[in-house]
Amino acid sequence: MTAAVAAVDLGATSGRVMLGYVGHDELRLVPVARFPNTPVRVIDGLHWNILELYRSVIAGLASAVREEPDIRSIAVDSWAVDYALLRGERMLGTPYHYRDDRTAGGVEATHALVSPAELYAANGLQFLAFNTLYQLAADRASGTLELADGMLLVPDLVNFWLTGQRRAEVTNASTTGLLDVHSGAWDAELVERLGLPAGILPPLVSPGATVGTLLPAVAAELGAPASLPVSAVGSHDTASAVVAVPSTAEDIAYISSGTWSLVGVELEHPVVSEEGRLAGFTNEGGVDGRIRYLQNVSGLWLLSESVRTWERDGVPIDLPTLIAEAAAVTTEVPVFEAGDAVFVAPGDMPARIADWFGSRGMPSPQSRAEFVRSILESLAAAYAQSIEAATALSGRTVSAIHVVGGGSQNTLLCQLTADRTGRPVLAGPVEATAIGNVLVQARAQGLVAGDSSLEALRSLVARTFRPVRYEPARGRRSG
Ligand code: ADP
Ligand code: LRH
Repeated sequence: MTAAVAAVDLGATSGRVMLGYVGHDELRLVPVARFPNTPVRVIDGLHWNILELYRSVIAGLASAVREEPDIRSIAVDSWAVDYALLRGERMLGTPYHYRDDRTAGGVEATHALVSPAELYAANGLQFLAFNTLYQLAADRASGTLELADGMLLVPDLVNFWLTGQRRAEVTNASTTGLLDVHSGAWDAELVERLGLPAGILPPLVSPGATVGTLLPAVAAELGAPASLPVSAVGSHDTASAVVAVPSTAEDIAYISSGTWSLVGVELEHPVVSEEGRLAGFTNEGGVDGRIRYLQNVSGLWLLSESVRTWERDGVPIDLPTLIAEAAAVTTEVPVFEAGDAVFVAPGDMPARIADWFGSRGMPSPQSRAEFVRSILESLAAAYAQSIEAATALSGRTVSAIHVVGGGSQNTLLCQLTADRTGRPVLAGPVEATAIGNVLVQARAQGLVAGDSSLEALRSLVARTFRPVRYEPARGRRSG
C-alpha cells in the first residue's frame, strides 16, 4: 500500500513543501510549494523572516492537504544552529541569522569560561563562531536571555507552533554545542559551566518519535484532522540529506552541497581527537544514532552572493549559462581558501575574493567567468583537502564521493571535485534533504515494509534516483 507524508524543508536559500509517496519498493516526491528565504537587516542586525517563512509553510501544507487529503504525518527540517527564545508561548524578538556578527563577543566570553579543547572534548563540534552556544552567550550579554524560559531551534519552533509541544530534536540539537557527544544528552555540567540557564533547554526527541498532533486552530487552517501527527525526523537538514545518500557502501564520502558544503563520512562512533579538532572536524548527530563526521567548508553561498552582487545592475543572471562560461575558461585561475571566515558575512563577494588575492600579492580573476571558475576550483580544492583529512582522521577508505543537494546540479563543480579528489563523483539526488525527511517519517508511520534500516532506505533511494557519474581526469588530483 502506498501512502503520503508531507515534508517541510527550510534551506538557508529557499524552502519547500513536498508530498512524499512511500510504499512497497516505491518512493516518489511531488513538490507542492517553493518559496524564497530572504533575511532582513534591521538596526540591531541580520534576522530570519521567520513569520513569513511560517506563513509559507502553512500555505504549502494547506496545498499539500488539498492535493492529498489522506497524508499520514508532517515533519520539518531546516538549517542548523539558529533559534528563537520564548517566554511562555511568546517569541522574544525575531531569530538572528547565523551570519549576523553579534557572536564575536559570545565566542570570547565562552572561551574565557571553557577552553576550545575542553569544549571539543565535551561536544565534538567544529569551531564555528555561529554555533548556538556562542549566540546564547551574546544573548546573555545583551540581557535577553534572562527573560527567556525556553529556546527552540528553527524546526522545533515550527513544530511548537504546529502542535503546542516544546521539544528539541536531537540531530539538530547536536549543532548547539550543548550536547554530550558521547551520550547524546544535554551536557548539564557544560551548560552550568557556561552560565546558561538549563531550564531553557527542552526535552530531547529522536527522529521517528511523534512530537505531537496539530493544534485545533492549525488543523482548521490546513483543512487537516487535528489527529494528524507531526513527526521528528533528522530536523537538521544535513542529517536528513545524509539519510538520502544513495549508497550502502562503507567506502564512500558525501558532500551535502547547497548554501554550505558539508563534506565527510558516516561513522558509528564519534572521533574526538585533538587532530580532528585542529583540522576543524565535527561530530554531528545522525539519524539512528550515527555520527556525521564532517567539515563545514563554505559552499555555493560564495557563488550566489557573487551573483547577487553582479545582479545589482538590474540584469538577471542565468546560473547554468554562467557555469557553462566558467567551464569554457582555459587559462589557469588562482585558488583561494574557500573556508576563510572573511567570506561568511553577506556582501560584495567578488571584491572580497579580489582583496583576498591582493593582500597575498596574487593576481585576481578578471572576468565574471574567471571569478566563477576560481570559486568552483577553490571549493573543489577544499573538498579534496577535507576528504583526505576525513580519511586520515577516521581511518575510513573513500573510493567514491556522493554529492547531494542543489549543488549536485553544478556540472562543473562535480567534474572539478572528481578531478581534484581523484575519485569518481556520483551526483544527486537534488532534493536529498526532503527525501530523507520523507523516508524517516514514512518509516515511523509503518509505510516502509520489511527491512527499514538506514541501508534499506538508502538502497531504495539508489534504485529510485540514479546518480550522474563523473570520472576524474588523470593527473589533476590535489589535496
Ligand atoms: P539550501 O538547502 O542551502 O537552501 P539547496 O540544496 O537548495 O540549498 O541548493 C541551492 C544551490 O543549488 C544554489 O545556491 C545553486 O548554487 C545550486 N543550484 C540550484 N539550481 C541549479 C542549477 N540549475 N544548476 C546549478 N546549480 C544550481
Ligand atoms: C546547512 C546547514 C549546515 C550548518 C549550517 C548553519 O543548511 O544546516 O549543516 O553548518 O547550515
